[in-house]
Order: sequence, then C-alpha cells, then structure tokens
Amino acid sequence: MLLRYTSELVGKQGSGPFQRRVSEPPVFLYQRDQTNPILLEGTVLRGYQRGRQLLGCPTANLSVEPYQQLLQSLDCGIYFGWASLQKKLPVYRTVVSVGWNPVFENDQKTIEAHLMADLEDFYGQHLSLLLLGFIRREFKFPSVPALEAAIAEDKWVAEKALELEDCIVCKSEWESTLG
Ligand code: RBF
Ligand code: MG
Repeated sequence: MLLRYTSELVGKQGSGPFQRRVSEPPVFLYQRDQTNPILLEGTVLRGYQRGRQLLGCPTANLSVEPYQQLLQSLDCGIYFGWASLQKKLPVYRTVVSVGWNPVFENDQKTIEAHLMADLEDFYGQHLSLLLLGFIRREFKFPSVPALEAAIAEDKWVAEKALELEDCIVCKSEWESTLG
C-alpha cells in the first residue's frame, strides 16, 4: 500500500493490484492510525446533468463554498473513497472529481461524486464523502468516449483500492457512526 500522496509517487508504473495500462497507481491519502481521511460534506446541488445524460455517470455535485481553503490545497483530479447520504447507512464506494472539467471548460471548480450504486435521485440530500486516495490528475481528453474510458478505469482502480484492509476498516469505523 502506498502511504503518502507525494508527487514522486505519481507517474510510477503500477504493480500488483494496480497494474494499469496507461497511467499510475493510486496514491493513498489515508493511513490507518496516522492520517485521517478527508471529509467533505454538504447538500447535493443540481449540476449540468452532463454526467447523467452524456457520460452515463451521474454525479452528485457538492457546494464548494465552505471549502475554499481546502480546495486550494486539494489537487485537481480524481479521488476515491466512501460516501453516505443523509448521514445514514449504507456506505457507498465513490469516485470523486475535483476540478475544472477541462473537457467541458467549466468556469467553476467543482467537487462531484459518482456513487457506485444504482441510485434514483440524490438532489437536495446531505452527502458525506471520505476521500482516501488520489487516482490521477484531471485531463482534457480529446473526446467524450475517451473520457468515458478513463472514468471506467478510475472506477476499476477505486474498486481494487477499496478492497484493501485499511479501506475496509475505515468503512466499518465510519459505519458505526452513521444512523
Ligand atoms: N472531466 C474532465 O474534464 N477531465 C477528466 O479527466 C475527468 N475525469 C473524471 C473522472 C470521474 C471518475 C468523474 C466522475 C468525472 C470526471 N470528470 C472529468 C468530470 C466530468 O466531466 C463531469 O462529471 C461531467 O461533465 C458532469 O459534470
Ligand atoms: Mg453532477
């Protein structure tokens, strides 16, 4: 398990469960008993509906207003972790995009979570995100299909990472605090 989020780790070829075709292994931000996961919370806003309609990947957009300072220190890119709605069980696996969505040239930085579950509607609900690691930087892919392929790979990387013991323990500790 990679322990820290450092730039020298990004860019190395993956190994073991993180062997990847094109890019780097994820970098863990969370280390049990040493660092806390990053908690982001807020009400789910209605986004551009592009995720759902164009990419087949609905995202729950968080208000970034309370996070101006944290956002400056958080690198733009794709994170993985756990999510819950309304501070209740169940806990979902999530991939979270933080940034400007360069493919679509947004004029605002967004925090958007794709929850890996079949959910009908989450707008207006309270969303909590525990970020455990960083998958990759955001990228201006030349086409929507290229972005879709990258998102599919991100989900695969997140699934593998979230199977690791530290991530499972983090999940069960969090579950015990939820209603
Ligand atoms: N947008 C980009 O412009 N470049 C990216 O590399 C990128 N990667 C993403 C990865 C994941 C897992 C998710 C959920 C979103 C990503 N997005 C990226 C954001 C995407 O463009 C956005 O969710 C939709 O346009 C809906 O707002
Ligand atoms: Mg969205």
